[in-house]
Formats: sequence, C-alpha cells, structure tokens
Amino acid sequence: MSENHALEAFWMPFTANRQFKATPRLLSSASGMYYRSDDGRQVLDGTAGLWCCNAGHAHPRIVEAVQKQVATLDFAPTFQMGHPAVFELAERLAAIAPNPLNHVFFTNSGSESVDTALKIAIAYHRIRGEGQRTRLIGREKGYHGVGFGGISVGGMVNNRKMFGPLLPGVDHLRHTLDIPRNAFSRGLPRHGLELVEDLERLVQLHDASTIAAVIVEPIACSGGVVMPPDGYLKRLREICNKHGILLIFDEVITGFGRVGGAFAAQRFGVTPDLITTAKGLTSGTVPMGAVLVAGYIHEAFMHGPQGAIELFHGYTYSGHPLACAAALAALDVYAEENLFEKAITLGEYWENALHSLKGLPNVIDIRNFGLIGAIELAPRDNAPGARGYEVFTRCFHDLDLMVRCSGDVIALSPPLVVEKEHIDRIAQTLAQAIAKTT
Ligand code: PXG
Repeated sequence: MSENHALEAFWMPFTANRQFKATPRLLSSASGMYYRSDDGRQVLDGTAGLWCCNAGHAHPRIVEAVQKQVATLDFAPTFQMGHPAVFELAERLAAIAPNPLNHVFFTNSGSESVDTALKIAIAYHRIRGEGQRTRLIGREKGYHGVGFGGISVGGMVNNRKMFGPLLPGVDHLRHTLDIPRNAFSRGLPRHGLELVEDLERLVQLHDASTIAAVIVEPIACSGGVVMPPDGYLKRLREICNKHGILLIFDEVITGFGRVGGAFAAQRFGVTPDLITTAKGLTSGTVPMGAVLVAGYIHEAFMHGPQGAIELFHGYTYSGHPLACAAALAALDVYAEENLFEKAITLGEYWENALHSLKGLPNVIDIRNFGLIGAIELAPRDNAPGARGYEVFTRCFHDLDLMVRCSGDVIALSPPLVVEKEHIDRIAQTLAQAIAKTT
C-alpha cells in the first residue's frame, strides 16, 4: 500500500484526499480499545472509530453472532416478508427506548434514519388532516447526515453551500455555543437557556400550523461538541407541546450509552416523539440505523384497508439479517457488561482528566458530558483548523492515539469499555501533543 497509485481510486469521504494520500494513515486490525496501524503500531482508540464502536473492537460475542448469521441466513427481504431476528431486535429496542417510543423503523445509516424520521413527521401530520404542517426546524451547527433532508435541517455551512437550494420550508434555531460566557464548563453550561426561545420566535414568524417537526442532537457532536444549556431540552419539549410540533432527537451519537443510560433522552429526562439512531446500535460492526417512533405516531398510520401499505418508504437492507445479529449481540454485551452505566460511573474521572488540560497553550475551552469530550484550540491566524489537524496527526503518527479533529476542536468519545488507565493515557498524550503544537 505504500505506492501512492494504489490509493488513487478510492474517493475518500469527508477527507482531504490529496493530503491524506501523501501521508496515509491506514488501520489493519482492531481489538478492544486498540487499533493496529499498517506499520504495526498499537494505537489507542479515543474516538470509538467514528463515535460508533461502543462495545470496543472485535468483541467476540458480536463477531461470533455475525459469522453464524451469514452462514445461516445471508439476506432476507423485509418488504412483505420477514425473518425472526428483525422482529426480535425491534422488541428489544422498544424495551430499552423511553416510553412511549415502542415502534422501530430500520435503516442502514444515520443519514437514512434522519430522512426517514423527517418523512414520518410530515406524513403523520398529513394523515391526521394537518397536511399544511410541512415545515422543518433544525439548528445551526447541527449535523444530521448527508441526505438532502439531513443537510437541509443541518447547520454546517460546508455541508450545505455546494448543493443548491436544498429542501424548501426549513428554518434553524441558533446554536448554543457561547465560549465567552461558558468556557471550561463542566457538564452542561449554565448560560444560554434563553436561546431555546428562538423556537417561539420562529413560531411567530411562520405560525405553528405550518411546522411539522423540530430536530436537534441532544449534544451537537460533529458541529464541535456543543452542549445544551442546562434546562434547554426540557424547555424545547414544552414549546413543541404547546404548538403541536413533533420533537425529534437525533441520537446517532448520543444513543447506546454514550452519555449514560440507553439514550440521552433518558439521561436528560426529556422524551421526544422520535429518536434517530445508528452507529452504536451494532457497535459499528455492520451498518444499521433505526428510528424509534412513539406509539401514537405509529397508530395514526394503522388505519384504512388491511391490504393498504401504510408508509411508502423503506430500504432493500432495512433490517438486514447480519445487522440484526450484530445489534442483538451488541445489546447483550451492553447489558452484560453494564456499558450504559460507564458514562455515569466514569463520568467524573473523564471530566477531571480532560479539564486537567486547562492552562495548556492555545486551549480556549474544554467541554464534556458522559463519555464525550472536546478540547477547543484557538485558531491560527489565517489558518483555521491547522492547529487542530496538527494535534490530530501528532497524536496518531507520533503518540499512538486516535482522536478526531473538527476544525480546531479535538473531539473524544472512547469505546465504553474504556478504563481509568486509558483515560489517563488519553489526557497525558493530548497534553504532550498540545504542548508541542505552536
Ligand atoms: N446524525 C448525527 C447526529 C450524526 O452524528 C449522522 C446523523 C449521519 O450518520 P451516517 O451513518 O449517515 O454517517 C451522524 C454521523 C464526526 C463524524 O467526526 C460524525 C458523524 C459521521 C462521521 C464523522 O464528527 N456523525
């Protein structure tokens, strides 16, 4: 793989292709908390892959379940057909989801989960005779994947600006990042609750009768790990209730133990009408997403003739047997190893470790909640993102630690099998890398 032409054909996603191919970073195997790089180094995984390998890498239980499944039933359609694992998985997910989210629509990714949830929301209002409720509200700095629905409600300019007018009838709440007032907050920031009243402002502008749904990430991870101010999500729920607007939590990252409890909805004590998931659902092993849907929404569709298809939507691979096997095994691992508690039991240790980096050169903010963390560096003059990228590459190439950089924010989300010694090493390594970066 060292010859550059061997890397040419793959157009890499969200990657500076030419820069990467000049200095590739290749991973060849993984186990537990570690990757192995193709030059034989053991690299500590500070990001659970891309926020997804919550059970750690190559967990024997998940590996075995997928191997067995592929040899038994490689594929089965779920359009007018079914197979046992997909029904079992839906029941298992309904059992850990907040009440009353007790129905599950399967997809293959977070992006598909988001587009599915937005479509269900619009169709739900129409089926109830409120077909004028089509408007969707997202939030600045939000990331909801890369489908046209997801980039329309999303709030990251680079993901939107190249792709034309996007979906019509979309508006955005302001984001909640406020470093001047909230820098170095531990957990949820104290300032900024008033920003939630933006939704009232948009209701005044558009009228509630035109708005189908609001979609937010409980913690906006890709947009730089932006926390909800204390009380924000509760108030958002109240405003949605007041105006008959559906609330969608995009828990593609925050689901499956990342912040403690199965879902952030439970940790924050706020129940949305729909939850989008993916990533940790299979611990990243086989692509799969799922939308958790409140019983009253599902029920609204279950009318008309028995033989009528209730929702004209779905994917060839919705509920793929391999993904179901992986998800069922992942849920077993999460339960048996108490991994949904890790973000609570280790939360304070994680917080203290990250905040020990306060005072290092160029560190302008540190944010944490559950087993999520972010260290924000001051941008270099005329080169935003360069300092973050340098810390990221120094960690990987020289210090055997994988972190993620999004601009000048270093984002962290270790597998939930993380232990104190790994946390110590993550913090020490980052301290070294940041200290060396001018
Ligand atoms: N919603 C949220 C909240 C996400 O974080 C998606 C939807 C889309 O999921 P798919 O499976 O279609 O990629 C995501 C994905 C990063 C990073 O480093 C984050 C994601 C993906 C890749 C990188 O922040 N989140």
